[in-house]
Amino acid sequence: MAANGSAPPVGQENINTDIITLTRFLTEEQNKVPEATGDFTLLCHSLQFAFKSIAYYIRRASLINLTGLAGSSNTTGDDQKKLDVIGNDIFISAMKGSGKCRILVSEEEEDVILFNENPNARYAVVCDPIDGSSNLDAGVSVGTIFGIFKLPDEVLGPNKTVSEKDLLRPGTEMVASGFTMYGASAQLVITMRDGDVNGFTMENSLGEFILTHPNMKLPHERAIYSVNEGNSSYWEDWTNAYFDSLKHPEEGKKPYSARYIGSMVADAYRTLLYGGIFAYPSDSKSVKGKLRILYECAPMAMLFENAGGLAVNSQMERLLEVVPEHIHDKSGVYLGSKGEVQKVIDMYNKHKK
Ligand code: AHM
Ligand code: MG
Repeated sequence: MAANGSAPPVGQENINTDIITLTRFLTEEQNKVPEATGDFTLLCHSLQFAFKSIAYYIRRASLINLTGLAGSSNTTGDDQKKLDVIGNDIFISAMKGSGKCRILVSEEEEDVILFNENPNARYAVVCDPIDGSSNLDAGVSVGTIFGIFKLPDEVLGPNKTVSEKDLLRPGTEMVASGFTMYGASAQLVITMRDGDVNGFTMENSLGEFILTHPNMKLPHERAIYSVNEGNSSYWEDWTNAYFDSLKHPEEGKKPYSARYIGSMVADAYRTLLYGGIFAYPSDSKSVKGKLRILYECAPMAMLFENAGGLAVNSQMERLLEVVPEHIHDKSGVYLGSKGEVQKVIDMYNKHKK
C-alpha cells in the first residue's frame, strides 16, 4: 500500500524478500534446541512432501479420473475413494523414505505399518491421510491430520520390536501435531508440544508453504456452532439441551449461527480462525462417537489447546489425556473457544450431577 492508502502502481509493488517458508521455520525451530539431531526436521520435510503431493492430486482429481470409489473399504467399513487409497500410499512412501519413522498408523490400514528397515528411527506417526473424503467429489475442502510421537530408547535398535501398544498413549505425549486442509489453497497448521500454533499457506508457483498465520489464537467466545444436527434424535438429553440453548437463547440475545461442512479439518480450521464450537458427540447409534482418538481427536486437541482453546470428549474429560484402547478407537468430541467449551461442560454438569 502507498502512504495514501492506495495500492502501488503495477510494476512498483513492494516485494517481500524475507519470506518464512515451512522449511526455514523448521530449521529455525531446530536451531533453538542445541541437542537436536535434525531427525524431527527431516521427518517434517517428508511430511511436507506428502502434503504437497496430496494437494496436487486433489487439485487435478476431476481431470485425471481420480474421483469416485476405489471399490474397497477401510478399517471402519467406510467405502474408500480412489484418493483415499492414493493419499494413503503417498503417506506410507513418504514416511518410509524419511528414514526417521519407525511405525505408522493410518486410518486406511487395519494394522500398524512397521518400517523395520529403519530400526533406529525414533518417531511414530499417526495419520488420517484424507479426512472428510465423502466430500471429495463435490470439490469441498478435505484434509490430512497427523500426530507425531517420540519412541522411548528401549524400543530402538535392530533387535527390538515396536508394536501397536507403543502407540496406545495419551495425546499429551505427542511431540507435534497438525493438519493440512486442501481447499481454495492448501493450508498447513502445525504445533509442537506446549508450543505456538502456526499456519502456512501453499504458494503453488514457489511450491512452498509460507508462514501466513503466525501464533494463531482462538477468540475466547464466538456464537458459531458446528455439528451434524441430523443425529440429534440419537443424542443424549443434555446434548440436545445444550444445542437448544444456543438456538433459543434468553430474551435479548441473538441465537448462534450454524456452520457444518462435514470435513473435520475444514470445520476445525474455521473454528481456529473465527472461534466457536465444533462437536461430534457420541450418541445412541455411535456410543463411542465417530471420530478416531489417535489420529483425529488428539492431534486436533493439541492444536486447540495450544491456540488457547479447549477440547473434551463426551464425558467432559480432557481429550489429550484419553488413552485409546486400540489404534482405531473412537470418541465423542467437543472442541473450540475456551468460553464455548465451558458452556458445554456447564450444561453436562447441570444434567449429570
Ligand atoms: P472420514 O475419516 O471417514 O472422512 O470421516 C470423518 C469425517 C470428519 O471429517 C467429519 O467431521 C465427519 O466425518 C462427518 O461425519 P458426518 O457425515 O456423520 O457428519
Ligand atoms: Mg477421518
